[in-house]
Amino acid sequence: RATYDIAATETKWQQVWGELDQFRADDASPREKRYALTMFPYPSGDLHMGHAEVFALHDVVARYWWQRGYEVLNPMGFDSFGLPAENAAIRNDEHPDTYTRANIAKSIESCRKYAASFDWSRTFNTSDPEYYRWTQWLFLKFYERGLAYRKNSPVNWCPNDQTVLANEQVVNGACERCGAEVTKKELTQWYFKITDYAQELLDGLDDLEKTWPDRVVTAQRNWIGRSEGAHVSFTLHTAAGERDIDVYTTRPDTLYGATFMVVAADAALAANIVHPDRTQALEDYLVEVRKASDIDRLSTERPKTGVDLGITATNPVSGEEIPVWASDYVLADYGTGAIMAVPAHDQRDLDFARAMGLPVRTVIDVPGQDDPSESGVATSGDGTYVNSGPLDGLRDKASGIRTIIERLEAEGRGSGAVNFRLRDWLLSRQRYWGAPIPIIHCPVDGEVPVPEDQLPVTLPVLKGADLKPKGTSPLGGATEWVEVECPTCGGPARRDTDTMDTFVDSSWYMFRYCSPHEDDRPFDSDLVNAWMPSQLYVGGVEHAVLHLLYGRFFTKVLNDMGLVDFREPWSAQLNQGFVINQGKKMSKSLGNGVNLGEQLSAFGVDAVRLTLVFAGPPEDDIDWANMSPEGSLRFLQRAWRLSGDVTSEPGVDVTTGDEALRRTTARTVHDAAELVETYRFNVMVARVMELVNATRKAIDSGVGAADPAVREAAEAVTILLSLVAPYTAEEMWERLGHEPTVARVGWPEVDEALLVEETVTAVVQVKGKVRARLEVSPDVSDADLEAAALADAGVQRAIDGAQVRKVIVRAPKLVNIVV
Ligand code: ANZ
Repeated sequence: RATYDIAATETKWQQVWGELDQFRADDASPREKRYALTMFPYPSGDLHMGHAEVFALHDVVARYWWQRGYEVLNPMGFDSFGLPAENAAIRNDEHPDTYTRANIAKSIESCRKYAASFDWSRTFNTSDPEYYRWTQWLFLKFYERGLAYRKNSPVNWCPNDQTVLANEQVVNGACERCGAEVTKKELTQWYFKITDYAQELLDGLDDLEKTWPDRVVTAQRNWIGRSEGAHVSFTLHTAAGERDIDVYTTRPDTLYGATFMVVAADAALAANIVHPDRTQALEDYLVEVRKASDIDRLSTERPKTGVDLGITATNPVSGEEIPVWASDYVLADYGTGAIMAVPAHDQRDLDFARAMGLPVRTVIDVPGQDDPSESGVATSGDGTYVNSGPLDGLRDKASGIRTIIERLEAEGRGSGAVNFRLRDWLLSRQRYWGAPIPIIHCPVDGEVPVPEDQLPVTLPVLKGADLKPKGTSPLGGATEWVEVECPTCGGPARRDTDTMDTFVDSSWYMFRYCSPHEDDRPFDSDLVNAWMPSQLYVGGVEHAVLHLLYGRFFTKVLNDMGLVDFREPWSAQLNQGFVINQGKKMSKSLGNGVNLGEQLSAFGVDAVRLTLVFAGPPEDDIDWANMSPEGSLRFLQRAWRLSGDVTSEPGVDVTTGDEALRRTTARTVHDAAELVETYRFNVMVARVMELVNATRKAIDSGVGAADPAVREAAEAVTILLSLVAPYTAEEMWERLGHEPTVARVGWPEVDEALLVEETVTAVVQVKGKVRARLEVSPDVSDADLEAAALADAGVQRAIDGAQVRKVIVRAPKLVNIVV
């Protein structure tokens, strides 16, 4: 059997494509624009199986859009700043700049070979000064708007990477990058005020829910974590006198059950109110607290610990005096950092009360649930209020909450309040390989922004050995770079030595692609508005709350600045699954890694792409051990042979071709469009396989290779395959007698008439007897079927001039005529 030579075919078409440059997006094109975006890689090595999967899936849509006649923007760049690249460079004893550039060159080469339809004229790296100049400019704009600020607070610290981390980068108490257990440290750091947009970031999800994966939407909702409740003011009796403090509670209706108060042990408040006799106890306790992560602290599993602060507080509704404790299960930066503890109805409070011997008072009597002080289980659910003053006897939680809030408001002791779990975004890092924060610290003028015309603040070149993480930024050692004149007073001042989190770089890259060569602004707003929001964003679900939340936040700020005219950057999104091997994530320690390069040389680019696309729904993981790239290659060769068997000429009149095959072709092309648009790429491939089989059968049976329907089918196969297997498709197209290339020829035309299903048989009865059988379309209307039945000669004979009393029609199957 004839087969094509994979290597020769790949070399040949790479050259042709290189000359044609056919995927360059034209800003001025009159066609409708589409923006296909895929998450750009960290260049910490060459492409791997994971990239191969994403790019294969993403390319199906990008190439489909070209075939449908859109002008497609499908850019690719590199997220080259940041920890992954820096750590890899340090391991390899190279400078991150040289190291990332080498990887980027390799990756671009691999992408080209992989036939990903990227527009390389728009590529950039986030570590290019021409790019990070604008990252710094945006930082300054945020600063001007009060959206970038510095504060001192306990922050997440990765002891391995020796840098702070954003909350979003702490996954189950561990560093998102290296897995080391994260600890807390008190530091002054830069933050973006993402919390100003909390409500809007939440509201936007209602719309995105229709086109974004559920798991991403849910993750963002939970991360933003809106809750409704009240602020309640308690009066503290401290050694220094009385003072009021607020607690945040979602259950103000349980206020009569508050038997003690707890403040976050590590909040400034605790140290301020502690009775002098208890100061030492608090300090000792704090040493322990600093070792725990937030996840541990909030865990209901963990034994409760704390210190009695030696003071009391007065409950604003009952007047009762209750003790005040400090504990680590209350977080310093959530709500007000202080809570009213209702042990009967909150499990953590109950655990604490039982550990410390504090009282428990039931205020909601829930039928069928035991007394919490005995069972150790806090009761929840609907019940009747007891021991609750004005609420006693009431059963409705909503009105209980309302009643208490009204009373608090009337007495000036509190008010309804909304709270978010979302914290401000900690963006400064004590690492070298990132965009320097463009601020100068002056002993006279304080924080002074670097004047815009002095941007970029370029990274000084430091040697590899100097970059090892040591807890403070390596830039601190670059004396000549650090010591500058204050832009305001001209006196001696110092540059900020921290760099920005990589996630800042990636929060605006999608805009830059729309006009990547601007050198007097970050991007051209008109072009951004013309291309965006992007209609597809393909990437990993691990970015559900990191990058995807930050990018949405940036877009809203840019909109507020008048730089873009939309508030959400990505209207549709697709998360691919992982490529795994033998049921497990690929890893060095398991030795189950699959080398992309080896797969490509063994089976060719197309067979690998086809395997990844055909494996299953794109969201599912792909276990490479269960895949058959050999099988994919066999199919591609079978499809390719079709193109050599067709004997009719290009442009032949297909309308005279075999109707059955023409119907199959029409149906396949029609369904393929819908399948691509709904991301069911694997089903689309299955349908192409069926069409190849049907065409082969037609050639081998009576229809024959010369039938125009065979050409029509083979051409449709070629165009559909061009979305998945570009090399094979080009080769086929050429063998079918066409000029290169197939990639932009356009979607096959479908004769709508061929899509109408064959007929079904309708039975017509007169006086209960079958008088006729009619061949009708399956979607015939009742009225048309009735008319057809009454017009039938046999039916007319059976009626024989009698008066028709009733016609019962059940289209498309039955007509019953009563005379
Ligand atoms: C009394 C109460 C009674 C509560 C009850 C709950 C159940 P969400 O929904 O996550 O917003 N809380 C408030 N501030 C806290 C902090 N800084 N650290 C730890 N816990 C804190 O949670 C709000 C509830 O979590 C609040 O409502 C408070 O406990 C607690 F039957 O107040 B509640």
